[in-house]
Amino acid sequence: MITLYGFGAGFGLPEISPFVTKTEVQLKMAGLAYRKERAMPPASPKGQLPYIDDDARSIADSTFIRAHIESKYGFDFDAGLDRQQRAQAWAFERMIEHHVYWALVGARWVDPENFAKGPTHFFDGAPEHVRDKLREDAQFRVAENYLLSGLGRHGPDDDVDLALRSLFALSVQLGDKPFLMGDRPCGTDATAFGAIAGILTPFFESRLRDQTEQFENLTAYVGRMMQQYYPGFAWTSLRQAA
Ligand SMILES: N[C@@H](CCC(=O)N[C@@H](CS)C(=O)NCC(=O)O)C(=O)O
Repeated sequence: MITLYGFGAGFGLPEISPFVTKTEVQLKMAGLAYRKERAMPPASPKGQLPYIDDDARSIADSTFIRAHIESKYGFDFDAGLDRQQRAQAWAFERMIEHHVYWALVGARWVDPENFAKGPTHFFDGAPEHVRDKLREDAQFRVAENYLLSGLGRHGPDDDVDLALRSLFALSVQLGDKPFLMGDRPCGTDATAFGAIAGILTPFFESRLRDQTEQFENLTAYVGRMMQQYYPGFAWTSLRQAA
């Protein structure tokens, strides 16, 4: 059986990481049995989560895991899409992973209040004499990556404004369809769901979240995906629930 390594539930989400969520939803889409274990990024062959073990083979990175599922199990996540639609779905995925995702990182890790509420607790189990240093180092590393992503070079409002352009594009693409590319979910829906749910979780306060809540079709979409793939999970993205 496949083992999926992720962070686990937290921050008001069934899985803390958008990338692990993507892979978990894709495993569910493919109807593959898996068990899930908690891990931290250094345990992964590529230093990031998710990774999976499948028949004694480790595969890291959500996109390579998807490729592995497609080739080993013959499941086509984009069945029903023509070549042009597949290309569009790929382009939207890149936009989410390389642009929208970083705005989420900024809101979660760089904003001091959200950091203190969330990511700081990753280190609660560390020995007391190194705990604060580990927290500081991790936040510094993530802030540096945020800068290198390009988005983090802009002011605290400009970065969000740029990300909102991408979220607007997703909202327009979704329109009044149930899923991004039509009536059935495709591989990129797993990616979009992971990132947008991560922004909308009521656990963190941010302007990014406030503004994303204005895209009503995206909030309804996340609710729909949550219901379909995590039916037992008590989700509401509404502010009143915070
Ligand atoms: N390209 C990777 C990105 C995965 C990723 O960024 N994972 C984050 C958690 S959301 C991580 O493990 N970060 C730790 C680090 O970069 O040190 C994928 O698609 O799996």
